[in-house]
Amino acid sequence: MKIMKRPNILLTGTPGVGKTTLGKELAQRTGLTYVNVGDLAREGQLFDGFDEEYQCPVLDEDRVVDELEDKMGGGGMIVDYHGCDFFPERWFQIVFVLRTDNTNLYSRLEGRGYTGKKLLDNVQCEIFQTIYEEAMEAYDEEIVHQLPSNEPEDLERNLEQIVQWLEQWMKDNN
Ligand code: DAT
Repeated sequence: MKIMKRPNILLTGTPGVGKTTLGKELAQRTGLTYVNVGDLAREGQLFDGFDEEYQCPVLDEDRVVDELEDKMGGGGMIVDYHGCDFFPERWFQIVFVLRTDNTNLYSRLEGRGYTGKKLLDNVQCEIFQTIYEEAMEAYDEEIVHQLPSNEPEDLERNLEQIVQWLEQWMKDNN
């Protein structure tokens, strides 16, 4: 039996932009495997120290990479994380940076219980397009795409676009 080659997809962007929502639905529709790096780190305690300012554990990036390496080599993975510059560049065939308007993001993060500095810093991260710039630095600019993620119609459009890209990739690479 011939094994079909499948690409790895990175979903990144500021917390609250909708990576998890998109990633899980995309996995359902395509059969690809969704990985939430935050959850993976919590489950495996892949942390290295504690950030006093944000009152949260610090991700052990090397151990996260080690943990995922074998799976990524097999392809067909959807990786969700609010950072992207510590993954090996060769892992991903395409990178999507989700983008949300400030007011929308503010209410989503407030709804998640974020307050004060944490809330403002995350909204500012989106305003300064920090993650988009990080992605453009870390990957070939041609594989980095921004996706608007403000309303349910955006989610549907993004899903359709990614599914279409995936089908084309499968044709071109198998
Ligand atoms: P992330 O994984 O990037 O932190 P999420 O998927 O948990 O984000 O979504 C944050 C909140 O925003 C959640 O309540 C669902 C909502 N949301 C996600 N995508 C959306 C969209 N396209 N339109 C409206 N709300 C959306």
